[in-house]
Amino acid sequence: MRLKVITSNSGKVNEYREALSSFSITADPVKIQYDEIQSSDPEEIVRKGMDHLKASGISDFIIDDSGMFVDSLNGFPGVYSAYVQETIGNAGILKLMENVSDRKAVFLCCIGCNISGKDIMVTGKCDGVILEKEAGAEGFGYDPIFSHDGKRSLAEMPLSEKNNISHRGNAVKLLVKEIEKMIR
Ligand code: ITT
Repeated sequence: MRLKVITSNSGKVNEYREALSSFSITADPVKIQYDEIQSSDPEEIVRKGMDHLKASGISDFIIDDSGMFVDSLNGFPGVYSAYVQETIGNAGILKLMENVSDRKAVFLCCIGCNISGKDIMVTGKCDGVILEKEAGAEGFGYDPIFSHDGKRSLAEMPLSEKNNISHRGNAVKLLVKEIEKMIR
Protein backbone atom coordinates (compact mmCIF):
# COMPACT_ATOMS: atom_id res chain seq x y z
CA MET A 1 0.00 0.00 0.00
CA ARG A 2 1.22 3.54 -0.77
CA LEU A 3 0.02 6.70 0.98
CA LYS A 4 0.85 10.31 0.15
CA VAL A 5 2.12 12.16 3.22
CA ILE A 6 0.99 15.73 2.62
CA THR A 7 3.09 18.13 4.68
CA SER A 8 5.60 20.94 4.38
CA ASN A 9 7.56 19.44 7.29
CA SER A 10 10.39 17.10 6.26
CA GLY A 11 10.77 15.90 9.88
CA LYS A 12 7.24 14.49 9.75
CA VAL A 13 8.02 12.78 6.42
CA ASN A 14 11.03 10.97 7.92
CA GLU A 15 8.96 9.78 10.87
CA TYR A 16 6.09 8.51 8.68
CA ARG A 17 8.56 6.71 6.38
CA GLU A 18 10.07 4.85 9.32
CA ALA A 19 6.83 4.16 11.22
CA LEU A 20 4.79 3.02 8.21
CA SER A 21 7.53 0.87 6.67
CA SER A 22 7.16 -1.64 9.55
CA PHE A 23 3.60 -2.16 8.33
CA SER A 24 4.57 -2.44 4.63
CA ILE A 25 3.07 0.97 3.83
CA THR A 26 5.17 3.23 1.61
CA ALA A 27 5.02 6.95 2.42
CA ASP A 28 5.28 9.24 -0.60
CA PRO A 29 5.97 12.84 0.48
CA VAL A 30 3.88 15.48 -1.30
CA LYS A 31 3.92 19.24 -0.74
CA ILE A 32 0.52 20.77 -1.49
CA GLN A 33 -0.42 24.14 -0.05
CA TYR A 34 -3.83 23.93 1.60
CA ASP A 35 -5.44 26.37 4.01
CA GLU A 36 -5.50 25.23 7.64
CA ILE A 37 -8.50 26.76 9.43
CA GLN A 38 -8.01 28.40 12.85
CA SER A 39 -9.67 26.28 15.53
CA SER A 40 -9.03 25.18 19.09
CA ASP A 41 -9.86 21.62 18.00
CA PRO A 42 -7.08 19.77 16.09
CA GLU A 43 -9.63 17.21 14.79
CA GLU A 44 -11.66 20.01 13.20
CA ILE A 45 -8.51 21.40 11.56
CA VAL A 46 -7.71 17.96 10.14
CA ARG A 47 -11.30 17.28 9.04
CA LYS A 48 -11.46 20.58 7.09
CA GLY A 49 -8.00 19.90 5.57
CA MET A 50 -9.14 16.45 4.42
CA ASP A 51 -12.35 17.85 2.89
CA HIS A 52 -10.32 20.47 1.02
CA LEU A 53 -7.86 17.89 -0.38
CA LYS A 54 -10.63 15.44 -1.38
CA ALA A 55 -12.51 18.27 -3.13
CA SER A 56 -9.30 18.86 -5.15
CA GLY A 57 -9.40 15.23 -6.31
CA ILE A 58 -6.61 13.96 -4.04
CA SER A 59 -6.98 10.51 -2.47
CA ASP A 60 -4.94 7.97 -0.50
CA PHE A 61 -3.21 10.46 1.75
CA ILE A 62 -2.23 11.28 5.32
CA ILE A 63 -2.21 14.73 6.91
CA ASP A 64 -1.55 15.56 10.53
CA ASP A 65 -2.04 18.45 12.88
CA SER A 66 0.19 18.35 15.92
CA GLY A 67 0.73 20.57 18.93
CA MET A 68 2.43 20.81 22.29
CA PHE A 69 0.19 21.70 25.24
CA VAL A 70 1.94 22.95 28.41
CA ASP A 71 -0.07 22.54 31.64
CA SER A 72 1.25 25.58 33.50
CA LEU A 73 0.68 27.78 30.41
CA ASN A 74 -2.98 26.69 30.26
CA GLY A 75 -2.34 24.53 27.18
CA PHE A 76 -0.26 27.14 25.29
CA PRO A 77 1.14 26.93 22.60
CA GLY A 78 -1.37 24.15 21.65
CA VAL A 79 -3.08 24.95 18.37
CA TYR A 80 -0.70 27.91 17.95
CA SER A 81 2.38 25.62 18.07
CA ALA A 82 3.48 26.33 14.48
CA TYR A 83 3.26 30.11 14.87
CA VAL A 84 4.97 30.07 18.27
CA GLN A 85 7.80 27.85 16.96
CA GLU A 86 8.35 30.29 14.06
CA THR A 87 8.30 33.37 16.28
CA ILE A 88 9.59 32.93 19.84
CA GLY A 89 10.85 29.35 19.25
CA ASN A 90 12.15 26.96 21.89
CA ALA A 91 14.11 29.74 23.62
CA GLY A 92 10.87 31.70 24.02
CA ILE A 93 9.05 28.74 25.60
CA LEU A 94 11.98 28.18 28.00
CA LYS A 95 11.83 31.87 28.94
CA LEU A 96 8.09 31.59 29.71
CA MET A 97 8.90 28.53 31.86
CA GLU A 98 11.65 30.18 33.93
CA ASN A 99 11.11 29.45 37.65
CA VAL A 100 8.01 27.35 36.85
CA SER A 101 8.10 24.11 38.83
CA ASP A 102 5.13 22.34 37.16
CA ARG A 103 6.71 21.44 33.81
CA LYS A 104 4.14 18.86 32.62
CA ALA A 105 3.16 18.96 28.95
CA VAL A 106 1.53 16.74 26.36
CA PHE A 107 2.13 16.43 22.63
CA LEU A 108 -0.88 15.51 20.49
CA CYS A 109 -0.91 14.33 16.89
CA CYS A 110 -4.20 14.06 15.03
CA ILE A 111 -3.87 12.06 11.80
CA GLY A 112 -6.43 12.24 9.01
CA CYS A 113 -6.07 9.44 6.49
CA ASN A 114 -8.03 8.83 3.31
CA ILE A 115 -7.86 5.36 1.73
CA SER A 116 -9.95 4.28 -1.25
CA GLY A 117 -12.53 6.99 -0.54
CA LYS A 118 -12.83 6.17 3.18
CA ASP A 119 -11.66 8.47 5.97
CA ILE A 120 -9.94 7.51 9.22
CA MET A 121 -9.09 9.95 12.01
CA VAL A 122 -6.98 9.04 15.05
CA THR A 123 -5.17 11.01 17.77
CA GLY A 124 -1.96 9.87 19.45
CA LYS A 125 -0.43 11.45 22.52
CA CYS A 126 2.87 11.60 24.36
CA ASP A 127 3.02 12.78 27.96
CA GLY A 128 6.15 14.54 29.11
CA VAL A 129 7.81 17.59 30.60
CA ILE A 130 9.48 20.76 29.35
CA LEU A 131 13.20 20.51 30.09
CA GLU A 132 15.19 23.35 31.70
CA LYS A 133 17.33 23.75 28.58
CA GLU A 134 17.55 22.54 24.98
CA ALA A 135 19.27 19.20 24.38
CA GLY A 136 19.97 17.06 21.31
CA ALA A 137 20.25 17.53 17.57
CA GLU A 138 17.81 14.90 16.24
CA GLY A 139 14.20 15.49 15.27
CA PHE A 140 12.70 18.92 14.73
CA GLY A 141 10.52 21.67 16.22
CA TYR A 142 10.03 21.33 19.98
CA ASP A 143 11.98 18.05 20.27
CA PRO A 144 15.02 19.64 22.04
CA ILE A 145 12.87 20.94 24.93
CA PHE A 146 10.31 18.11 25.29
CA SER A 147 11.12 14.95 27.23
CA HIS A 148 8.92 11.87 27.64
CA ASP A 149 10.87 10.36 30.55
CA GLY A 150 12.08 13.62 32.14
CA LYS A 151 15.67 12.68 31.34
CA ARG A 152 16.36 12.74 27.61
CA SER A 153 14.74 15.11 25.13
CA LEU A 154 13.06 13.72 21.99
CA ALA A 155 15.96 15.31 20.07
CA GLU A 156 18.39 13.03 21.92
CA MET A 157 16.70 9.89 20.56
CA PRO A 158 17.25 8.16 17.24
CA LEU A 159 14.16 8.46 15.02
CA SER A 160 13.01 4.86 15.61
CA GLU A 161 13.14 5.35 19.39
CA LYS A 162 11.14 8.59 19.16
CA ASN A 163 8.55 6.79 16.99
CA ASN A 164 8.20 4.08 19.67
CA ILE A 165 6.96 6.53 22.30
CA SER A 166 5.89 9.69 20.46
CA HIS A 167 2.46 11.20 19.76
CA ARG A 168 2.99 10.57 16.01
CA GLY A 169 4.26 7.01 16.54
CA ASN A 170 1.26 6.26 18.79
CA ALA A 171 -1.13 7.80 16.25
CA VAL A 172 0.38 5.61 13.49
CA LYS A 173 -0.18 2.48 15.64
CA LEU A 174 -3.87 3.46 16.04
CA LEU A 175 -4.12 4.24 12.31
CA VAL A 176 -2.72 0.85 11.30
CA LYS A 177 -5.28 -0.92 13.55
CA GLU A 178 -8.08 1.01 11.78
CA ILE A 179 -6.63 0.22 8.33
CA GLU A 180 -6.48 -3.48 9.25
CA LYS A 181 -10.16 -3.39 10.33
CA MET A 182 -11.08 -1.64 7.08
CA ILE A 183 -9.38 -4.16 4.75
CA ARG A 184 -10.27 -7.30 6.74
P1 ITT B 1 2.35 20.79 8.12
O1 ITT B 1 1.14 21.50 8.70
O2 ITT B 1 2.73 21.22 6.74
O3 ITT B 1 2.23 19.28 8.25
P2 ITT B 1 3.75 21.98 10.39
O4 ITT B 1 5.19 21.92 10.82
O5 ITT B 1 3.11 23.33 10.28
O6 ITT B 1 3.65 21.16 9.02
P3 ITT B 1 1.94 21.27 12.59
O7 ITT B 1 1.07 22.46 12.40
O8 ITT B 1 1.31 19.95 12.82
O9 ITT B 1 2.91 21.04 11.33
O10 ITT B 1 2.99 21.49 13.74
C1 ITT B 1 2.87 22.51 14.72
C2 ITT B 1 4.22 22.83 15.28
O11 ITT B 1 4.62 21.78 16.15
C3 ITT B 1 5.33 22.99 14.23
O12 ITT B 1 6.18 24.05 14.64
C4 ITT B 1 6.09 21.69 14.30
O13 ITT B 1 7.47 21.84 14.00
C5 ITT B 1 5.88 21.28 15.76
N1 ITT B 1 5.84 19.83 15.85
C6 ITT B 1 4.94 18.99 15.27
N2 ITT B 1 5.26 17.71 15.54
C7 ITT B 1 6.38 17.75 16.31
C8 ITT B 1 7.20 16.75 16.87
O14 ITT B 1 6.97 15.46 16.68
N3 ITT B 1 8.26 17.14 17.60
C9 ITT B 1 8.54 18.44 17.79
N4 ITT B 1 7.83 19.45 17.26
C10 ITT B 1 6.76 19.10 16.52
